[in-house]
Amino acid sequence: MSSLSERKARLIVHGDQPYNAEPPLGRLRASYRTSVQDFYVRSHGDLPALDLKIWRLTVDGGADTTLEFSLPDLRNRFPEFTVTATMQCAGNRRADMRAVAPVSGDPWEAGAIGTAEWTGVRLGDVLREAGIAEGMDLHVAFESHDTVEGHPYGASIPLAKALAPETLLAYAMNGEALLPEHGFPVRAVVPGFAGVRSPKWLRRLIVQDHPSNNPIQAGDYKLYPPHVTAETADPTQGHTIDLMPLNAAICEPAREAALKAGVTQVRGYAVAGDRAVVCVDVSGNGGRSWVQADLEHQAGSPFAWTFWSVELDLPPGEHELAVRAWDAAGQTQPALPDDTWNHKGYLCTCWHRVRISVT
Ligand SMILES: Nc1nc2c(c(=O)[nH]1)N[C@H]1C(S)=C(S)[C@@H](COP(=O)(O)O)O[C@H]1N2
Ligand SMILES: [Mo]
Repeated sequence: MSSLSERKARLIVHGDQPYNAEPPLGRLRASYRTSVQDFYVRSHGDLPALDLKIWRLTVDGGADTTLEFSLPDLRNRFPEFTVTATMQCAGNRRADMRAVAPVSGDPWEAGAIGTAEWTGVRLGDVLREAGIAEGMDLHVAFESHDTVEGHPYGASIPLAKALAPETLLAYAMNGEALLPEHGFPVRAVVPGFAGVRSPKWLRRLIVQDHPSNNPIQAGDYKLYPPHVTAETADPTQGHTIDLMPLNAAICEPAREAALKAGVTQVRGYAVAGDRAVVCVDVSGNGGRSWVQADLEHQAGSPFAWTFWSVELDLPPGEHELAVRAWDAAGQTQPALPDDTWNHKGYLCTCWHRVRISVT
């Protein structure tokens, strides 16, 4: 198997400490299931190196029992499930929002996303074994082994999503044990939700009557209107980013590509959280006219992206390609990053535009 430094060398690295990196978009489009070494890495702190022999997951269902599981315990006591799902950072495509006005955070292109076959046990099965507290508006709070500004990483999801059949405690990605940077030995996978709600390197989880108080949950990953600044932001007023919105990106050709006149293959992905992508429009002229792309729907993967492709016959000159998708509710994407700009640069879903030149 490759080493972490070999895998780093394949990616576009935004930062080393914490380690954040994304693949070039052409490579992302190469296979429906993203190879683990081309899968983006988003980390807020250190990459913990955990020893399977001593690793345990503590589970507190909130009903007075606390259970502890080793990895073999989880595998032996619960049925195994595999879910093909897309993981995406709420900051995916932040670079486009940053072009409007400054935003905080790494300037991700459209590669802070990937799709894997996640294998593990259902979080709901584990919680039921531990006994789930009775009550309304409950949340499952996770705590991890990495340290972010003096606190362990932590986040939470509503209990209803934790009990949904697609939500896993995963120990494998594309059939192999999780790599260290993707959460070895066990992470949550919460399909359709922003990546932040899928904690890696799990240590503990607890059912409680309020969202996690961890700064990652209570302070970060909130969506604000455009007039709110870093100075005026009140996290209790921000919208907690859980379910991800409709988005699409052109993976090929690359930005600034120089092409020969004639038929050009334009290819990319579209993704819609827990909805289906029903249509993808591609423009060769910045959105003045559109053609419909062919969709490569995958059966049985409602939480995974849809690959699309189209052939455009482009004359010599400078062109702006653009893509926009439509979801099962008939919604489409805003034309410009200005429309949804926010100071944290989250949920950039405007038409993805790629300038190319043709000779
Ligand atoms: N423990 C822990 N879990 C984490 C994070 C982290 O920094 N620490 N980052 C989250 C964020 S913001 C994202 S987008 C995904 C990224 O998962 P990946 O690195 O496997 O692609 O992990 C999430 N889980
Ligand atoms: Mo993220």
